[in-house]
Amino acid sequence: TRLILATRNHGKLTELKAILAAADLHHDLVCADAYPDIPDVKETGVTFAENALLKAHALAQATGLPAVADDSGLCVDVLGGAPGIFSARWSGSHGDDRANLTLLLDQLSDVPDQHRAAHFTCAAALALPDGTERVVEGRLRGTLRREPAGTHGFGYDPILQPDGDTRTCAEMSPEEKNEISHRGKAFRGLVPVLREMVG
Ligand code: ITT
Repeated sequence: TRLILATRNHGKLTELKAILAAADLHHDLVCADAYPDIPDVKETGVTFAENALLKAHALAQATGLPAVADDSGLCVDVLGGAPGIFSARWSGSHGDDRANLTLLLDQLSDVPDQHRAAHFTCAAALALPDGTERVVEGRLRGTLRREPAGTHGFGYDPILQPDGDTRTCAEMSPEEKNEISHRGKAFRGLVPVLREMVG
């Protein structure tokens, strides 16, 4: 069965393909990049779940195929949950991971180690062309480093050190990150739904 992955973020895409394959889900995965003429939907929701559903519905409607979407971000306790749904454009330029991370570290420069708790959230949404929808969320809690470390992953991975580990997400192998990550949890939660509703 064909399934659209409604994302143009290649960091996410790589992880999604690995997570779904490891869960023994073998759909014919087609990326949003295969449909350059379909415009990106405006992410007008105020939660990760709302935005994930907006993206999934847009692609399912436009293609007539089942679509899954990922809306995710980093929520910092001392910032009241920011950047949150604005994580991809925190510095003003959408998708500039380096600028976003640098700005966030600057904003947190006076925050002591014991107050640097944060978590990644991922909302995994499935939408069918008939309008049926499901959404599952996953989280990864940790603390924020003062300096980036590691070269794997994407986004804020070099500054988030998951609880119970001494490395940042960017210092883990892709398999290790997927095992514990917000995205791994959310999409493994969606797998039974995919089996039931998509086949
Ligand atoms: P699509 O909407 O096309 O999927 P996007 O990058 O615009 O791509 P989001 O609005 O969901 O997607 O923003 C997600 C941002 O949150 C992403 O750009 C990263 O900065 C951050 N993020 C999400 N998951 C992450 C992870 O696993 N590791 C590090 N940063 C992550």
